Amino acid sequence: MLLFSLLLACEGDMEMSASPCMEETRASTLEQGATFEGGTFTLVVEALSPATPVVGENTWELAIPGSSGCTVDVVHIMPDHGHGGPLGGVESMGADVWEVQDLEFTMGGYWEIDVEITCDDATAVVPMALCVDA
Ligand SMILES: [Cu+2]
Repeated sequence: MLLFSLLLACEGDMEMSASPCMEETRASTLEQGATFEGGTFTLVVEALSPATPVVGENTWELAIPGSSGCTVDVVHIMPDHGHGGPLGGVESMGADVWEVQDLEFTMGGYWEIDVEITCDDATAVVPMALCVDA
């Protein structure tokens, strides 16, 4: 009976806390114009739809100078939970711009998004991290 009470108390605390993103220090702000670096690449966020990442599907335009002729893939995970989420695909829009389509965050919280750029046989990873408000 004591254990049961403790479990209930714990759940109550979680419900009462505000957005977990307010205390998340690993995430950076993801907004139009933000830049992220990895390998020899600097990625620029050109457009976000919706403008603030949400639980559900998100479509982003990323400019990656020097990525023409390469392929781009995106892998997004919640490291704290050990799961990822669905992705529609990544399409070249030409001129080093890539559209990440239907990137789905299945729940609110801390997410890591690796943008993998493969040119010839070499793959560079540009890591992005954000907290999605539930
Ligand atoms: Cu999760």
